[in-house]
Amino acid sequence: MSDNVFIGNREYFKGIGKIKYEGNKSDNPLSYKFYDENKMIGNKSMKDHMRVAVAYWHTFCGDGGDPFGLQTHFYPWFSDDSMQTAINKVDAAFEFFTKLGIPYYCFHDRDIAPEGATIPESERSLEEITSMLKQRQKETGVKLLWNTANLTANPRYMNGASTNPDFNVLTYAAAQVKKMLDINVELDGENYVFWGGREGYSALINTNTKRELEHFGQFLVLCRDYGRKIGYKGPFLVEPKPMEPSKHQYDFDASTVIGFLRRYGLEKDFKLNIEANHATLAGHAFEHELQICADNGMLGSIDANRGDPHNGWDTDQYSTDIYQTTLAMMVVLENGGLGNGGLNLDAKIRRNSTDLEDLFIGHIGAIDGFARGLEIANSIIKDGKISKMKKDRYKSFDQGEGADFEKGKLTLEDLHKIAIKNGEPGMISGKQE
Ligand code: XUL
Ligand code: CO
Repeated sequence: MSDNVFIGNREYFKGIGKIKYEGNKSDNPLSYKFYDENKMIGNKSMKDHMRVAVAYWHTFCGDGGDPFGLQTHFYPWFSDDSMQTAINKVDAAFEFFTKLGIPYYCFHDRDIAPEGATIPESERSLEEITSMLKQRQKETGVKLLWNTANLTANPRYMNGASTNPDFNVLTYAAAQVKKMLDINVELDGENYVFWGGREGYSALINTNTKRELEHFGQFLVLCRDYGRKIGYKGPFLVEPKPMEPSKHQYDFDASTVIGFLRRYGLEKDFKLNIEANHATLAGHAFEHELQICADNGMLGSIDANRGDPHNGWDTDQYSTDIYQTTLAMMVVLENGGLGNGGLNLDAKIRRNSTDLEDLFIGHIGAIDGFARGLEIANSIIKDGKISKMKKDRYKSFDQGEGADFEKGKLTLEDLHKIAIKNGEPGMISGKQE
């Protein structure tokens, strides 16, 4: 590819060519220092391990506004006409993807096309943009990692979507998801995501939690059945988040979601999309949430971002924390990879980062952060010391009565007898240091 590739009707990121791997001696901020897509890590290239995706919403829709201040990002693809903006965004997006050299992207329905006055009107706009996306995917080889329906922004969802006490609101949410599943199949999406933004509540005094959770389960069953009917073969993913915007979210964390999915018989079709900053909001480490999913065979995909250690909301920052990316990539490698999933950079540049190149620099930093994490994780695993230490901690279950216990051969009375026979257990260091 030439240095000045761009796809579409207009070049938006002028002066920025294809981002290249220049190695960690380079001081060019518009180059990769660690992400060398063809470098083999074990038996797979970095590109195939990481399966990086750009999040349409933050990168092309975010305008820098926050609850205290107005728009600071005035991107050249924004126009007064919302449909024209949507068309421009497709060009800007695919130029960005190809210059960044990443294989995937993700979107919500409202990121790609404006909501109309009626459902059919919204669907017509979505169809127009979908045909553009399909064409660009064909031209560039960039693929859809996942899409989803935005069931939070419109005021009709202020009391929830599928958990809304009003059936009429639930039907609107269903209509949106149905269309997004159709579009997923049209664009060959590899996953479909549900983030239950307002599937939760604020006050128990006006809420029937039992009924709302049952509606949530029933809704996911219908979505699964429709998806399978129209030929969607990939996993459905639920993205846990404990709070924000609702005070209590039904999809609090990985364990809660896994239990919920099992209760509705959805564990074969569903996996989880784990977001780093959502894990930390739930009081967990990012790698803890990934591990819980891996243990249950339900690690679907990752929203690869981070929070700010000094505050407690969803800041959606690009992850450059090598400790965090290393621990996360260790879980991914030990899981045998991400399957259909990927690293979706669900992060945004800060309000005061107002140059177009800042979008590139943010993404490059995070991609390099995960690439470096992947390399370190791989060498820790190859070295084998940590996994041996971990395995040795459980050796008392590998033979004799410990092994019998694991096989379910012992009763509580047996354990009582063994405890008396063996006496007080010796202290064994956890070797945490
Ligand atoms: C919200 C969030 C979303 C989901 C998709 O906190 O992370 O962007 O990833 O709806
Ligand atoms: Co997310």
